[in-house]
Amino acid sequence: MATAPSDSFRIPHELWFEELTPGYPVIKVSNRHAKATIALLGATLIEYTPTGSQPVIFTSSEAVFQEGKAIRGGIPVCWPWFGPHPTDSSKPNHGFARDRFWELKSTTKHEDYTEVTLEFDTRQVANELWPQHTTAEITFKIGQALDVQLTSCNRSDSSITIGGALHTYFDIAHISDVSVIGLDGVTFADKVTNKHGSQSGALTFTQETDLVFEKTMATTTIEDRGNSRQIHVAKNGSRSTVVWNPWIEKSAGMGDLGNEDYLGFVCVETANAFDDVYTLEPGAIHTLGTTITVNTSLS
Ligand code: TA6
Repeated sequence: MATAPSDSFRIPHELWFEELTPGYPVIKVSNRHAKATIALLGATLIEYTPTGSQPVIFTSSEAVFQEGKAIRGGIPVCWPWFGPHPTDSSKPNHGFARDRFWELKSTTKHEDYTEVTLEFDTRQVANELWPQHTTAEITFKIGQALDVQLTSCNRSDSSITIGGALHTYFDIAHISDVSVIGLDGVTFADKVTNKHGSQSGALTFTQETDLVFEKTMATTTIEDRGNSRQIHVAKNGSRSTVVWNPWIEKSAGMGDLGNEDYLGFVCVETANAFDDVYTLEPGAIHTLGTTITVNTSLS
């Protein structure tokens, strides 16, 4: 259970708090450019819709909103590692920050966007999980674009290695009518076949897809033809991009995803995956970020 943030963070007619279930607060944002919802659980943004546009972020109709359970959808924050723990398989997939409550630190009204900052402090987890005192601070700028910056800070006196991802679920009209561009010629690790390959041209979807693109800082673009739009995913502090769709069988095996939900989303994740990790000396920081913009002129 988490208590609702103090009223002092509210911004009249622009930012307020609600509870999805008792003890499960969310931050609601509505300004002239967009509306958004951020759960304190995992600092997971679960809704972003620019004014006059289709939703950009997908959240499963069967998502479970409960402490200790990551949200199926939105932008889960995989931290401080991506995927399986590199050396200890008893540790949770995608780290331990996405299923715990974060603390709201600040809210600010700007001319063209609303800014929200939350923090996660590793002192709330057991030493066995992560002994070095580390904090993660995430800042959302919600406007015509959605900007998300995740900054890790090593507050201990020994060096740490940080990985992770902004595991974004994008809402699309239909998976068979989508292409992802910007990865041509980039090598990838295929987590379905456990083989390596190199992308040729646009990426399209006809089966379970789970690819970790390596050594790429490129902006990717999702061509969402069914909605006549392009979603641009720019990034910083990231040399890996993950593209995922569970398709039919995997979806059927996931309790928090509807059987047909795979048709309506694609994950394009701004990552620090596999070798793309950062060793931080005491006091050092690393920022992983993405800026998402939509252009609706695709015809
Ligand atoms: O980012 C893609 C991926 O690593 C896939 O392998 C798949 O497992 C997905 O994340 C979801 O992971 P989750 O732990 O949320 O079920």
